Amino acid sequence: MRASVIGLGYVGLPLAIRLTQIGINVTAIDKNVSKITQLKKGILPFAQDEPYLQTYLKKYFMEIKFLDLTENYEFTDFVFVTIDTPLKGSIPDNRYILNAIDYVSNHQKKNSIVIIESTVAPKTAENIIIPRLEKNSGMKLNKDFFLAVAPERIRPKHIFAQLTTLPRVIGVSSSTIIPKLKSLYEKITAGQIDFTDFTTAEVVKTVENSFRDVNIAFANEIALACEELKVNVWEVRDLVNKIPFHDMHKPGSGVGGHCIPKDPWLLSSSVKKHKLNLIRTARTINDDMPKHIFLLTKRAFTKNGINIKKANLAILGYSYVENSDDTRSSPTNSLVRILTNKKIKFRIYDPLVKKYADQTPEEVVKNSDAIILMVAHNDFRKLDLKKLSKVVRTKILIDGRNFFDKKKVEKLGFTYSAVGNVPK
Ligand code: SAJ
Repeated sequence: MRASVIGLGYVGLPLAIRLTQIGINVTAIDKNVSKITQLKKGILPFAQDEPYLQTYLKKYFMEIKFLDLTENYEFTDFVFVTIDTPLKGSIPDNRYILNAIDYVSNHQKKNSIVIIESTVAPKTAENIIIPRLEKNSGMKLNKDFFLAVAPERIRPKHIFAQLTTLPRVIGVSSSTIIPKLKSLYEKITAGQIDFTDFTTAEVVKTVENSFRDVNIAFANEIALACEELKVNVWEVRDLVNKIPFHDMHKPGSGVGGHCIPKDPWLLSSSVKKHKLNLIRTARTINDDMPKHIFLLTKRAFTKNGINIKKANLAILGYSYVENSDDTRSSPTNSLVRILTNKKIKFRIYDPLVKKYADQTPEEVVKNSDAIILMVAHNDFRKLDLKKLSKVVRTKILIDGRNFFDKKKVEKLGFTYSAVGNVPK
């Protein structure tokens, strides 16, 4: 069996490797010529810290035909589209996926199955992808070619673990392709394979991430309530979650990443009549958390008589999630924008993000008036707070991820303030 994979990012490259692993003959395509040049030599152009990715690339790159868009080839039985689907504001920016679809339709082979693994807004397949494929190729859906929507389910730092175990939902244009897709995906993942129509598959993917975003927003809203009521949201959360089937998520300094901040907007952009108020409000609540971190910092400065205009801030963590170097839509970036607009001085330390790993924690916090923890990297467990307390100018610690032990921090003389757990 032969497969093409178009778009070699966090989803496409691991998929090309996985397909090769299960014995499929793979042509892997990307528009970025330098990326293709590196891949042809077995060099990993991104996500060097992704478990297994470098090892597997080294093992399989010779078996994969890496091509850039200028190189010609015949399309194959399966054509996977794994192209990034960003937003323009809060609406889908389909430019990239449409370029890929135009590309597919110019090389389409009879009876091929085009599989959209990119996360797209509901109705994209029906209203945009299929008409475009039919018009450009002159082929007819379910006569000359077939379509499936199988949204990827991967998380950076767990890509191969999830790719080979998570259940998959596959929307199909015709039930005639179910046996072929079932036998293929059963080799890709040990997880359950469920078949449905392609719009349902688009809805499932955007709903699963909207579900997570709304749950995180709920936790963040309760944290703000707990600050006003002067109780510790983490104690509240622990006690609430003791009730069976209760899973209050973790409040924090914001919601970043490649999918959670985006997918609710993809869903809401497709629902015109009924405004998805809860989902849209949840996005605003989560996007406002970096602003809340700034508010907690300002309050601590007022309490300690510090003029924020003259203050130095030390920020711990720049990636969007703990123990990762991935900085896409990082909440720290939103905080940095606020500080920059207000001309407030700050330094960042993140041992996992090259750009912010060259100074030591002591150098970054020296003479600072507040340490702000934005990301709960395990590496921060090694910080010697006692030593840091000796080099700061003002002992203020703002904890965005309930990372530090309040009592221990206060014993070192810090004013401690956390999301959902502020001084009485
Ligand atoms: N976050 C919170 N509170 C929480 C959970 C997360 O503030 O309780 C924040 C994180 O700090 C991060 C953002 O939300 O900034 C996203 O975190 P995440 O754990 O959801 O990580 P992602 O973005 O890698 O989410 C992916 C998603 N998987 C796919 O899209 C296939 C998500 O649906 C999964 O639930 C998540 O991985 C996972 O845990 O596997």
